[in-house]
Amino acid sequence: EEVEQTYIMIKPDGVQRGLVGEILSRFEKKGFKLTGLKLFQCPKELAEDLHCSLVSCYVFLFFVLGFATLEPRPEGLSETTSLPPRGSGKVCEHYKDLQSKPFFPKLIDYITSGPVVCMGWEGVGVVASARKLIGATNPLNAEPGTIRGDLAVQTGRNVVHGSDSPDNGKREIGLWFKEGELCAWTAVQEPWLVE
Ligand code: DAT
Ligand code: MG
Repeated sequence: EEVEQTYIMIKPDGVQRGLVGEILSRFEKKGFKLTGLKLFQCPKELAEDLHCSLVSCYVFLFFVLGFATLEPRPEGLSETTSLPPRGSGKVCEHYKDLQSKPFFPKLIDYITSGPVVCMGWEGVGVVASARKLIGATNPLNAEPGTIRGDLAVQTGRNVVHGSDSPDNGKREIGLWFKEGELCAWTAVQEPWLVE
């Protein structure tokens, strides 16, 4: 068993419903180690943000093909277009594998609709274990005892995110946390958790 890192995020519904302590404590009580923690409002309006693949695509075309007529996206368009709102680059990057899904714009709206709690957790087998603690994507299919099974009813409001692989764990922690926001520390309970 390897010591791994995973990115866990309490989504805006979890924060709004006052479930932060409840959700955090499940990972804490299991015996994983917190390496990063912050409340964060993912910005919606931020002029300079070229992470989203659609926007990057336009920019690429602009330079490669020399289109001189490309207009910047007008203000206020984010309400009516299927493009993700500006400034949600981190969320777009985070969910880049889902960009072609029909629910993608709604997912971005949801994640940027209020503050989220960003967390890094470390431990032996933490990635798969955290997914088990979280439960199935659709909360109605999630087993009782899991976070989604106990605390949510709909896929579009499933209260928490957990990385699906060790590589994505590192990638997502890198996306949501800046240099200096993570702590490497030794927990006194460690010898009582892992032999
Ligand atoms: P998970 O969050 O369990 O890893 P995922 O990575 O497949 O699930 O999808 C990421 C999020 O996207 C998920 O938590 C909620 C949303 N989502 C996934 N499938 C959906 C669907 N069919 N309809 C609406 N939202 C969906
Ligand atoms: Mg996922």
